[in-house]
Amino acid sequence: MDFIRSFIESYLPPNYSAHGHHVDNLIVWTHYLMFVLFVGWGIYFIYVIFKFRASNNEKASYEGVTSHYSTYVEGGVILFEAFLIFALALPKWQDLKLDIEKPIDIPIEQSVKDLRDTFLQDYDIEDDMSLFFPENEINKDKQVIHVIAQAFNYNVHYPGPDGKFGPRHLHLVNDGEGEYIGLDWNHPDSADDIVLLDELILEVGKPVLIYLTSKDVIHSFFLPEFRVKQDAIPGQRVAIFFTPEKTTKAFLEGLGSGEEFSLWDWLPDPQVIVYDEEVDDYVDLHLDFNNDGSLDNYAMERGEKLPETYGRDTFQLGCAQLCGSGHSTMNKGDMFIVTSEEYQQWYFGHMWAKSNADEEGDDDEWGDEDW
Ligand SMILES: [Cu+2]
Repeated sequence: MDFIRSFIESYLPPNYSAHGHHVDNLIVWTHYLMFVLFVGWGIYFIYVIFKFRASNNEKASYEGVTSHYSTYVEGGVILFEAFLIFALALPKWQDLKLDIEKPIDIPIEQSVKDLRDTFLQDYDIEDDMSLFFPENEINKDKQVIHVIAQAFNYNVHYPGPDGKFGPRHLHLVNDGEGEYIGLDWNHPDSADDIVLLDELILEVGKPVLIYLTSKDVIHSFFLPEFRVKQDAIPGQRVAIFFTPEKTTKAFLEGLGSGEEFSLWDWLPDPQVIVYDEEVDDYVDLHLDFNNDGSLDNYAMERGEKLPETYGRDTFQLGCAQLCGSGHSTMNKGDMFIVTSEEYQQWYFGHMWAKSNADEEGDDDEWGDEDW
């Protein structure tokens, strides 16, 4: 039966999440049953066509079948289906949906603190460290993120290092202004929060706990390479639990194009526009995490450019529920799986752009908007 497994696996996307093989296993075992039924029914069908052909049976039989074989076969199918549900499906459902352990606090590693010091030094920032990394920081053993679906985007809300999600209010929602989730930015818990549109950044190897909901209709949050598919239901908060196991860099470089992947060419560049007295003009400051002196950034064209360069896009956030006229455009979201150092850099870049924008007092005009 191994040919069935390899046949199915050749059509499945690669799996890069820790639980994914259980999902694949269930799909494969379901197909074992389907294969046996298909072959069995096929043979029986041909046998019946031949045996009960008109030329051989001029008169209809009103007696029908007298043997009990069909009942036994039905019994066997029921037993096998019970095995699929009780042995394969339910235990894993239990693991991924019901037995999720609450995130627990863990100490922040010294290497992370050192890394942050380096950022501040590299960018000549003398500000208090707590401006970028809050003092009341909580590090958890899981990445807790809220995803709020809407027609036709995914809003991704990160609590920031304080671990607290800023409050979201209906009356603060303003789609025209790009305030899709109505986050109260003036609340202290929001100070270190990050909100992304159609973009999900996750740390490799760290369990992810996403709480999913929807603003309008039912969507279905779909990460095919991570075997995650969950309906986003208005008025409900559903937990999704998985652990990504491969970085976008390793994935794209493994496709054999020979091109190196540099994350910071593809994530929106944290820009800060400041007034420079020396040149008497506004200048554009960039974070140059690539350290290559180049400010080339392809974040806005990555949909075309990533496949051109590597043969494939990064992991996609999809919607697997026909949710309206723009449903197909919901598959434009991108997910990047990054190392924990890159994750720290990414967060720092956000706070850097944000703190500068706040200083200028015009956050709406600069910085924040692009990312
Ligand atoms: Cu949708």
